[in-house]
Amino acid sequence: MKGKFIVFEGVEGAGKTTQMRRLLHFIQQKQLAEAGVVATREPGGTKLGKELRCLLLETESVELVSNRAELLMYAADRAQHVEAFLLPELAKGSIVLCDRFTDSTVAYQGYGRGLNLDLIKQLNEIATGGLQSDLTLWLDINVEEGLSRVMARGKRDRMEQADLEFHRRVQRGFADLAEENRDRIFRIDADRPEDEVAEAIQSIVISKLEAWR
Ligand code: Z5A
Repeated sequence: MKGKFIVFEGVEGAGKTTQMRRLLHFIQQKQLAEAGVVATREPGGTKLGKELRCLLLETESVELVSNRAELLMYAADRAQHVEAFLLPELAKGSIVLCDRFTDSTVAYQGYGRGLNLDLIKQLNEIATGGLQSDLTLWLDINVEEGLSRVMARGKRDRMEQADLEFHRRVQRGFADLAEENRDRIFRIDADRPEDEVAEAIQSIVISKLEAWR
């Protein structure tokens, strides 16, 4: 595998989508990726994933999705994404930017929903076949601030409607993961103006790209 895999993580409203778009543009503009740069997301990075995304996030599902069913649906989305999109892109040498990956499952289904963390680790391993990010940018923001950004945007999905305590547990999950994976996960203070966050991300990515050469 020749490419590099960069993941954005964090609670709702942290600015992942905004910053991923900005980094994509920055890498293209500065011609930092010889074999190209692409952006994708979970859930929903493949055709099957888009179907699963609707089922997972729409507020009016056919019936209440159980916690274990939800876990398996995220795993199915990921398995397809790895096989059909991520591995082929990385094999081509692309820099792949991804909005959420395995750490979201640990934080949301593990810390948030309270499902067994060892089981989630095993399931992540099955879904990814061992693929890990080369760099994860954890956009750390106060939960209330993130949710207020999302609320200002309008309609909220099924996850965003969960109670505040749920989102605080998710936040704790990301904090623990960052502590346990210091070599892979970089914390970015996301409670700052968009330009400042973008500059912090660009400087980490530039130094990583140099180190990977
Ligand atoms: N999920 C899961 O449970 N398990 C899993 O394994 C995976 C996912 C992979 C995906 O939904 C959901 O799936 C997610 C977790 C769950 N839960 N929810 N909901 P999503 O992809 O639709 O949602 P998200 O990933 O949380 O994205 P988001 O809510 O859109 O947040 P964001 O991407 O971090 O933020 P944004 O869209 O870039 O910005 C939000 C707003 O803030 C927007 O109006 C921006 O203009 C504004 N913004 C951005 N940056 C700033 C700054 N710096 N200052 C002020 N305002 C800003």
